[in-house]
Amino acid sequence: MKSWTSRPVPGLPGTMPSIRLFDTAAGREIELDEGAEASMYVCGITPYDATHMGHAASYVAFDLLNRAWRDAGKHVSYVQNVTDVDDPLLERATATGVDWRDLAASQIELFQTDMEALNVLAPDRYVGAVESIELIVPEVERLLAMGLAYRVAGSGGEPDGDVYYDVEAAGKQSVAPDAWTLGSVSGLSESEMLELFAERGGDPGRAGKHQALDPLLWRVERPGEPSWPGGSLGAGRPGWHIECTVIAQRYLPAPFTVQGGGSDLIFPHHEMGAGHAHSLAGVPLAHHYAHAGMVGLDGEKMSKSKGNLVLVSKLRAAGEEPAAIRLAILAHHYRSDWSWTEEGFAAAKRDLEGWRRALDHAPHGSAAPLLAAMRAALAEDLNAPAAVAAVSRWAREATDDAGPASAADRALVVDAVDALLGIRL
Ligand code: 5CA
Ligand code: ZN
Repeated sequence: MKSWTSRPVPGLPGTMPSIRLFDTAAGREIELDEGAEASMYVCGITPYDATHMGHAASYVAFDLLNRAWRDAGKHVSYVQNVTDVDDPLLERATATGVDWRDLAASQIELFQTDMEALNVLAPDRYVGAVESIELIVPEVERLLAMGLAYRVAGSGGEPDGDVYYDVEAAGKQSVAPDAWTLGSVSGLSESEMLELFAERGGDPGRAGKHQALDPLLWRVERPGEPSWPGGSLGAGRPGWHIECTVIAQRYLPAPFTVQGGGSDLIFPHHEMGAGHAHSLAGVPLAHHYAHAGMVGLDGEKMSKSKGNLVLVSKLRAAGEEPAAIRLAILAHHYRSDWSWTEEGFAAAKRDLEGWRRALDHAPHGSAAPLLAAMRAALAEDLNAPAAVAAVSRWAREATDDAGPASAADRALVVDAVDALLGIRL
């Protein structure tokens, strides 16, 4: 599928120090030191709703990593998926009387326009679930052949043949020290897992499963639902976790460096994806798993059902500047849960204005120390608020100084803020 277009990233003198990142699976910050190549898979949208501030914040978070890596001189391979067929999308299409394909296409288009406006660098590959089905089918067949997946008999109106991943069998499959077992990524207890599994698209009560937590790999055709040829599986459509696993394995090295998403993807999505990948390849899916916090509105979780979505496209349509939206996001550390507020947005707009005014007084020799401070902040688990504070401090000092700008310092500040924070002054 076509991706969006990235704005060019200015080159900066010097380089980013070694980057530390909080790894959910390790439960601590790790040093990212994989040499000259870096690779990242960030879970994409399910396109049934316009991009809200929570989605936007998760892509801006991993955009910081992408930019930090590039500044460190690494070549970055970046893949993002789009879950362009799934239950919520089909349900929304039915509820609103729109063809699910049209709904997906319109929301993907809107998402890409939002990402471009927010200056999020485009992935090298933007891959749909639908276009990947022919890659997914043989992998599900392979899991069946390995005895790590099983078919469930129909009951209670469900047809025969849905395929599930056998978490227990998979966990026993390998004794390698880096082998996956349930909990490797999330570190959750079984009762915590059970609660989240039901909340986040799992079906713990499905009759005939070996274990409540076994996730769906292949859903055989139902009347009124779209389906695709499934070889020996029969016509149907893939489960959610196997989609991301197969797309990542197809287009990125095994293991790749970082898998990213919002913290609501830790379990079951990234947990199960890591299991599928280890079963299929014998090596972990990713070296590290990183997660962005959840964004709410005025202290409440942002969700369609509460009707409290703050949409990037709506703010843009109201004439708000995307750079100010991005700065309002960057004022929060990517791992923290935070709320979008009018006051926060107003503060970001004031900061942006202050930064721009200060450029007219950029003191001679002030840009290099600012660049160093921004790099140090971002290298420390992508501490954007500290980098933003450094720019604001610089702006205050420049404004107080009130002298004429040094052209070189002005240019370097503009480039540093653009390249590292993705904000064009
Ligand atoms: N298509 C799947 C991933 S494969 C999916 O979760 N799609 S999504 O549209 O629901 O979410 C897209 C990304 O936004 C995910 O990384 C998700 O964790 C993140 N996200 C969703 N809601 C929020 C929120 N309120 N705050 C922060 N991030 C969020
Ligand atoms: Zn995903």
